[in-house]
Order: sequence, then C-alpha cells, then structure tokens
Amino acid sequence: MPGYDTNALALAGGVGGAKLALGLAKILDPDQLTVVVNTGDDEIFYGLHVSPDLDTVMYTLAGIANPETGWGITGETFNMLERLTAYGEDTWFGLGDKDLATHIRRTNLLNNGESLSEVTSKLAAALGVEHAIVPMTDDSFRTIVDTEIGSLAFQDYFVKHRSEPKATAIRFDTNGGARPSPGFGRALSESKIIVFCPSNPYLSVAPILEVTGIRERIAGFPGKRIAVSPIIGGAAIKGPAAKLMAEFGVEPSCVDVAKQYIGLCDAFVIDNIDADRANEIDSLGMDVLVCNTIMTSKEDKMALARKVLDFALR
Ligand code: FO1
Repeated sequence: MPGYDTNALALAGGVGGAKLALGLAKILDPDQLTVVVNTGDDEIFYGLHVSPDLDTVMYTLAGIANPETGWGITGETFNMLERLTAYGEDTWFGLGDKDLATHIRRTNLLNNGESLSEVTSKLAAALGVEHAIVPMTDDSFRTIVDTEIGSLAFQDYFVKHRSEPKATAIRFDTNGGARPSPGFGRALSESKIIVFCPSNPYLSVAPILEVTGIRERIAGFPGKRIAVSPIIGGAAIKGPAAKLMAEFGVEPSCVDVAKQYIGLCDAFVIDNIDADRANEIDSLGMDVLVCNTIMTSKEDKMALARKVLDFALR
C-alpha cells in the first residue's frame, strides 16, 4: 500500500469502469473509496431484479468476474437457461447458474422491503468485497434508447439487438426524479477526488449525472475531478460508445468525450495513442494526462489508478 491520504469517489458503469475501480481498490483502503455505479441498465428478467453494472463491479472487486466477457462469473454454467429455453421461454438475456443466485437473493431482499443500497452491501460483503459499492440511486431509473426501430429499454437495445439499430436519442425514465442513494450523497460530501472511470459517457455516466442534484453537486465539488477517456484512437475498447457518438453527429474521439465533461472535470486522461489531441483538451480548460489507459492485467489497472490519483493530487 502506498498510503494515499485521500478519499475517492469513483463513478462507474460496467466492464471498463470496473477495471479502474479494481485498480483503485487495490491501492486505497476500504474506507478511502466509494464506487458509485449506474443502475439505468437494471432490468427484470425471468421475474428477477438484475443489476448488471453493480454486479460487474462487485464480481470484479471480488475477483470472480468472467475474464473473457468482463461481466458474469468465471467458470459459469447455463443449465437453468437451457432448461428455460426448452420450456419455450425467450432467453436472449444470458443468466448463468451461479449469477442466478445473486439475482434471487437481491429480489428476495428487495421484496422484503430493503433498499438496493442495503441489498448491494449485503451481497458485496458475502463475496468478501470490503470497498463500498453503491447504486447511484435506490429509486426506479431506466435508460431508454430511441432508435430507428422504436424505443428500446437498455438491455433490449444492448443485448437483444446487439446495439445495432441506429440510435436517435437516449432518455431516462425516472418516474419524476431519482434521488441519490445515501452512500452517493455521503461520498460526495466526504471525498476529496471524483474519478470518472472510462465508462460510456451516454449510457453509463449520463445516467449518474441525471440523478437529482448530482450534476450541480459535481459542478460545485470543492475537490479534484478527473475523467479517463473510454475512447482510444477513435474507438471504444468495448461497447457502443463510438458508434453512438457517430450517430449523434459527434466525432468519436477523446476530445468530444472531454467536451461533455466541461464544467464537471478539472483533468482528463487520454491514451498515448491520442497524444496529438492533448492541446485540444487543454484548450477546453482541463489539465491533460497522457499515459497508457488500456487495462489488460491487474498491474495495468493499478498503474492507471496510481497515475490518476497522483495527477489529481499533484
Ligand atoms: N451482455 C451480453 O452481451 N449478453 C448477455 O446475455 C448478458 C447477460 C448478462 C447477465 C448478467 C449481467 O450482470 C450482465 C450481462 N450482460 C450481458 C452484460 C450487460 O448487458 C452489460 O454489460 C451492461 O449492462 C452494460 O454495461
């Protein structure tokens, strides 16, 4: 442990966010890090409440994430899904047998009246995760993608339609406004640094900013705010971020991600490949760190986490 004397709040979506969250968790003590996670992707499947991004972060920090997909549990089997398919159920969303236990437990606890924050903390503790993983909100929040084939709930767009339909807009159905979870509010008050993990700006970070009062609190945050670009050399490591940018008439580049965080970030981290774009980000009023942002190994994740914290604290 290098002994950072700080408290960090990491904002994360799924796979990309979870990688940096793991790097941060490896170099910060449990009481120094809160990972706030997007819940706009949550969906009911087969009668169960599934929180894909919370689970991706939780499984990654627990060391049990499937290394090939980034989501789900390593060594997974799909016996239940095969049986369900044989019964004639539409099974386009792949829930593995081990993963299923998470959703059964979550659904039971939610049905008993516990909040998503309480349930997540119980699940994470049972998996041996010591750092705080909190949902952005305990209220209902659904990301909807308007596309050329109609409006699709996020998982319909992302998994069933493999992000193929051309998107025209992204909307958030919050039933009149979603309040920040207690852990999110607390972390905003107590943290010295906010780290925007390299997550999709439209589908993962925008929902977090849409939670009531959050954009304003981050805009007025007294500490350091630093974002890592999920776009490297004009492409996303994973997912439809670059495709969506092109469909929205925005250049798929780290510069255009940075533009979305004007007023919300003091510093922006781009990959070595994009070094020639540093001046453009600098002219947006952000300090720029150029380094390797591709996180393949645990060492890569820890190295990037260190660079992000050192740059924010310098
Ligand atoms: N992604 C897929 O592409 N196909 C799946 O069948 C699938 C199942 C799934 C089950 C549990 C879970 O936690 C995540 C799952 N994901 C699947 C990933 C998920 O759709 C996305 O990673 C996130 O929602 C986007 O961050």
